[in-house]
Amino acid sequence: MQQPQLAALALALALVLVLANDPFAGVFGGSERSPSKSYSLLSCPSSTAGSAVAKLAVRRALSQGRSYVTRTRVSESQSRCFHSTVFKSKAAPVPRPVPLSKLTDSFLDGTSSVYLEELQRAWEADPNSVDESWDNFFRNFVGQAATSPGISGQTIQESMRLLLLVRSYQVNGHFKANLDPLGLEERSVPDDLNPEVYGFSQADLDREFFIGVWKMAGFLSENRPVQTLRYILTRLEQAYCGSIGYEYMHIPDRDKCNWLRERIETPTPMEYNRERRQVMLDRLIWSTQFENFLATKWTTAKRFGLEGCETLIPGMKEMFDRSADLGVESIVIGMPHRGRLNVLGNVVMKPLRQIFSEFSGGTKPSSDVGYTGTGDVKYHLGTSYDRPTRSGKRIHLSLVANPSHLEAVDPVVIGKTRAKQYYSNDNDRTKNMAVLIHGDGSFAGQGVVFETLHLSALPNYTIGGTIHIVVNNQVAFTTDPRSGRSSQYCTDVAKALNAPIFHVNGDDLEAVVHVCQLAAEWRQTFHSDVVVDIVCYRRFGHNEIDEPSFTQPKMYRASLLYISASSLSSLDIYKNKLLETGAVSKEDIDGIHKKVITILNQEFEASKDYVPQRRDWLAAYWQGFKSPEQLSRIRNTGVKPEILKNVGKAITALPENFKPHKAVKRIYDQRAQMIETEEGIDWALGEALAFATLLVEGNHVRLSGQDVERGTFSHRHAVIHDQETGQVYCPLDHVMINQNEEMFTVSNSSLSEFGVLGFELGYSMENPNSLVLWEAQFGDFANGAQVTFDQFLSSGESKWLRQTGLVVLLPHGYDGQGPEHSSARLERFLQMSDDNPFVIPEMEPTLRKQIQECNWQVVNVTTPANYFHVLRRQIHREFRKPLIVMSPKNLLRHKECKSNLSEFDDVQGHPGFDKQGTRFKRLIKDQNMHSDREEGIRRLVLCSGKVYYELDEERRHVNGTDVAICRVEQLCPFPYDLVQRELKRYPNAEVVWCQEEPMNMGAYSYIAPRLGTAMKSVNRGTIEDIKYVGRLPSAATATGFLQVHIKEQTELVQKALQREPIPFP
Ligand SMILES: Cc1ncc(C[n+]2csc(CCOP(=O)(O)OP(=O)(O)O)c2C)c(N)n1
Ligand SMILES: [Mg+2]
Repeated sequence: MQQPQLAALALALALVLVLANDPFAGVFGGSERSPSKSYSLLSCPSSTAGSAVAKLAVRRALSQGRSYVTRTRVSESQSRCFHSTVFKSKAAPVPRPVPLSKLTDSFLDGTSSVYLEELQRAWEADPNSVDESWDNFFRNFVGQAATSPGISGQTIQESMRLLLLVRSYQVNGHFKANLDPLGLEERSVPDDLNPEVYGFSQADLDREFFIGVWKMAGFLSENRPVQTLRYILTRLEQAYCGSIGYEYMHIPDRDKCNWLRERIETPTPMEYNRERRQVMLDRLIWSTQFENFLATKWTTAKRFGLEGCETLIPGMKEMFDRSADLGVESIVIGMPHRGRLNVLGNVVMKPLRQIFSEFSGGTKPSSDVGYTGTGDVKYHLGTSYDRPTRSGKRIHLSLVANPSHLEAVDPVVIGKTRAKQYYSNDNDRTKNMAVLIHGDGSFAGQGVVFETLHLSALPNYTIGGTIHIVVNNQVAFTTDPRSGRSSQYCTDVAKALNAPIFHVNGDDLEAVVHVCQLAAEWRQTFHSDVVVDIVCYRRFGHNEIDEPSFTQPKMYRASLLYISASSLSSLDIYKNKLLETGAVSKEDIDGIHKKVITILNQEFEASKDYVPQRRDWLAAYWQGFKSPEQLSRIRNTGVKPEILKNVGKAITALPENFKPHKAVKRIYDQRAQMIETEEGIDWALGEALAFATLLVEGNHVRLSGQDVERGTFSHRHAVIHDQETGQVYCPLDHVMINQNEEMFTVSNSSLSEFGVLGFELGYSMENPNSLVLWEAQFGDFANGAQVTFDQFLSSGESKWLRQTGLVVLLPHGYDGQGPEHSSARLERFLQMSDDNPFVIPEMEPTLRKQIQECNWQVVNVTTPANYFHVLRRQIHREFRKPLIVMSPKNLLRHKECKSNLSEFDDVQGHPGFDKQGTRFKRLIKDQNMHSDREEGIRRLVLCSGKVYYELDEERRHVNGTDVAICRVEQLCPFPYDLVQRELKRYPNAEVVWCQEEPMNMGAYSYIAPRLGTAMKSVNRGTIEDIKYVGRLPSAATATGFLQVHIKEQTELVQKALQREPIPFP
């Protein structure tokens, strides 16, 4: 066999490998900088060998096996004038027989040529004498080309190379696509798209080639196996190098790739009729005029205009219309500042007069409109609307309010969508969808994007696909992409999740509309994420009062030239196109312009008298819920004893044949015993009882976080694993007969705080009748989600008038585990609490609104029963408020930290029953049956959390009967009434605040002024009379030395009980 034939066989073999394993074929066309190369190799280890062989084959065949005297790139003008190539043949290497089992990359050097030659000879003599795969191979690459009619002189190599060329376009065509309206980006076209590299010259253009018919959708599947090279190239250029750059060959799924190829490689992808074009034009005019109108009416106001990406609006509308046609009924949208007003006005259809009114000074905080909170800037506000679609359906749109922190809203949107799916029984997740809009800078730069993408396929977090739209204006504030990201595209992060990415020139309206529609179809077909990257430009500065030329002179100048010199805004381009084709007349266009301007002006006039409606904040499920200014009666949370018993039995029983781990079985036996005896109920069972009783009352309960199913401290065991079969059983799924499996959800999450907390927050906001909890592995990890605490949880209600009852469980407590596992940074949550330290609010039980008026609740609870009540209280009230729980570690198994079932019930006279009934105890008074006035008590120690048990033990140890110890279970809002009561009970006691945290941490700084205020109010001194017992100020939260910890802990506990008075502080 001659050397060229060998090379051809090498190529052919490579192709066989590639085509046999379609998804990994991406490596073939991969240029050095093509990221798809590494993705493909990484994504399936089993394919690595084959892919590597294939890659090497191509490289060697193209560069070693032959060399080209000239190799010129295809110019960006897409000209097809090829330079001629001269082929220099090399001497054939000496063939050396290599057994089949030894075939490695090296055989492609020619070392296995004898083997291949013999194989071919054998096949020619008798096709059955070779393996079926080789038979197929020779049939395709030798047989057909030789036997097809109309082909003259096509060599095997040419067949192979042609296929590689096609493949290269599929993989790398997007690099050559015309994406940037201003042409600012300098992109080199990969060699792989140069036909010369494959040995073709201009002389070959009109030759007909046989390219076979492959088990592959699109171009290669057409029943036209013989085509001229010119035709093939033209089609490839049209499909892959026009205004859309498709990235999809990284997807390791043949069906998905075929589905896309079918749509991409069709000769007529974008055929719109006159009516559709007029609709698109109308929408683009609205989008463009809206920004112009705002610019002329409010010349110096910040609005983060969409100029340069006006096609976003018609694109989104098309996406929504198509989604509605495909069954979507509701879309939750998350988006940043850029173009938000335009989306609000033109997509979500928020009344324009309201937008204009807010622009002129915002919604005024007035008594007419009820509770307004502290408000937020106009480009952060959310809204929702039922919007008719083009085909006459209706679709519910909700734009989620978001903070300035870019991308922080992403997981919130996803969580909210998931909750909508739960509540609408949207089991296949086709009725509720999420759309996230991103900036190019933030999509590439913010880690929460990746954290959110990574939730996309997790069973308890998936929403059946999110559509991402990137408004890629090629700049982030003043930063160019080359300083802003290391990846080729700002969207590369999405490749890790195998999402297809459609890059599109933002000035080609029909292309934008096309990919938006395609994205909607993808989402509804494959129920997974997809990205539309609208490559556009920023016409002006970052905002309207910014000077763009300081930092982006080229873009600004180019856009000025582009628009003013040739009148080419995206609207002008489209108008010209339609006029040329006769789809609309000039009069039609003028008519639309006039209509839009008239409406904008009318709305502007109406905005002057616009009176905001009373709160628009209560979505469907929130009817009847109270704002902070409407009193919500405080309710009891105890449960009838028989219900407690029944659910208690249900959640402690395991199926007959189930074989749990021995230790878990013991735990469940003990739990059953606790229910039986009604004594010794521990933390985990207290929690399970809260969940179970809420479930039987018809509420949805969802707990998520890292390792929450078992529990970080191996205490929860909410999901049990059969040790033989590996099957799982979740007792809380069986509280009721035929209980919906999702009604109680406990789920281990991905190892993300920012993403998962955001998700649960969004989830909790949909329906108030759900107890949604996020648990941190250790409390300190919560700081990975700090943005969500700062920007959403602590301030969301006040800024955006949206309530949430999310519960956050943060393991906290000093057990000698070192600086990173001791503190949940209680002080930070307390510092963000907005209750006034110097004003005691109304505390009378029937009038008390203290919690309603506060931004959140922070508790450090010390008994299982109180934990049960604080969880139930979240639901048994007519408002929702976030709850931050410093949750325990060593109390989970502490022998004293137990409750009797009677503390959970609602029976008068039982230990849990207070004056008002059974409910959460904000403060637990001293357990020593003290009377209303105890003059002999010399010290009142106030504390919170597990240190109580250590203080109590020390008191027993030193027989400190003249010391009273009270637990402040609810730190925020501060229980003034109960603290006053205790201060009065012990009129002569020295007041001590005891904590185990360092002085600059824990609750001290929060407690001191409030306790001082309470003391002042009952004439028990001032803040200066509060004695401090705790660790000294410290930079680290705790010591890393166990011995030091024990010494510190012992000393502080002893000090709190010492006989001598404690010096100030
Ligand atoms: C987390 C975060 N960091 C910084 C900022 C400040 N900031 C506001 S807009 C912006 C640029 C965003 O660029 P890009 O995502 O490309 O959106 P564009 O403004 O270009 O539409 C920056 C850095 C922010 N809002 N959020
Ligand atoms: Mg940008």
